[in-house]
Amino acid sequence: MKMEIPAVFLVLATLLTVGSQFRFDYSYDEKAGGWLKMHEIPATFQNAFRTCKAEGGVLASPLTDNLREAMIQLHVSSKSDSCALITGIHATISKGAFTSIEGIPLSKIRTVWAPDEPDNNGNGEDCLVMLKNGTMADVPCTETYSYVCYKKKTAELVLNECGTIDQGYKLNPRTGSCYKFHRDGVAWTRAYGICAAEGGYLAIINSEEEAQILKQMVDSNPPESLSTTNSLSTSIGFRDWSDHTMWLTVHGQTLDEAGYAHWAPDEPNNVKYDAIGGENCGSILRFGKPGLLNDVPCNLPLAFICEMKPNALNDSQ
Ligand SMILES: *[C@@H]1O[C@H](CO)[C@@H](O)[C@H](O)[C@H]1NC(C)=O
Ligand SMILES: [Ca+2]
Ligand SMILES: [Ca+2]
Repeated sequence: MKMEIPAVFLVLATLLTVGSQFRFDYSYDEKAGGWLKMHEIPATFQNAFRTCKAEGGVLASPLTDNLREAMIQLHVSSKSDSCALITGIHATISKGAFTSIEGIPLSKIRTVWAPDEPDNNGNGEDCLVMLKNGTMADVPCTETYSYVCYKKKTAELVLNECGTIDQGYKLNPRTGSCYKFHRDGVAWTRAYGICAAEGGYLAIINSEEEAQILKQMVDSNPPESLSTTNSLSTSIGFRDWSDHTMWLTVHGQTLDEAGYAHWAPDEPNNVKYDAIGGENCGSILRFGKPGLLNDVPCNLPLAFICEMKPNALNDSQ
């Protein structure tokens, strides 16, 4: 039996679509002049900074009264236990030179300090947090707090065919997936987080054809274009879940189940670089046997490929 969808839900669905032009997980705040997302899970300044950046936003700072109010509102109405929000106002680059990530100096940001703050306790407090009543305090950047990411509304905000403002993602009609090649060399573990924040996942190969597509992406980003000297391999979405005996994709399938399990000859060889390290993360080779799989150390900085289903960011399903 087919269920009729009541008109009220259709209207609601339309409203949600209109309100989520940036990403489904950000909400638009007219007064704050942009979209905001509350991150309840506490993070250090650096991790919060990176996550907001990968999401296409910026770690929020109370730059205007309206933005401050919006941040406080998100914080107090969330389930966060965090006593404060870590803001984008920091002096991690030059001690004492507090600026927001957008480059606004602290002197231009209306600031009311919490009692006995700022005290630069132990000369180790280079980050600013905002308490629930809007007062500010300096804290060590290694402490973890909830945070808000902000995307300022600009005229040129355009979603591409993948449903993201990140023009690095391109739709491949042969697989129906979108891909982005990241030239910055980072550890597999961090690459995983960057893809997730962008709305995707480290690429999963589901067919010989998809392996060829990734191989071509690697070829069109030659070693000299990378910000890492480790160009032998490119990180993709599978890893070892149990002492080199259980290679699964980041979505939990075996390589055979996913549809591509072509290791290069002699791989996975689990090269031991030191007493602890082995090769527990997955990649696709550039040289030797290009397009075939290779195990690599999870902390080796490599270029990586993210995959995203079109409109993954527009649809909360
Ligand atoms: C803000 O909250 C802090 C911590 O609870 C408190 O010590 C301070 O007095 C409050 N300040 C104002 C202006 O309400
Ligand atoms: Ca302090
Ligand atoms: Ca290997």
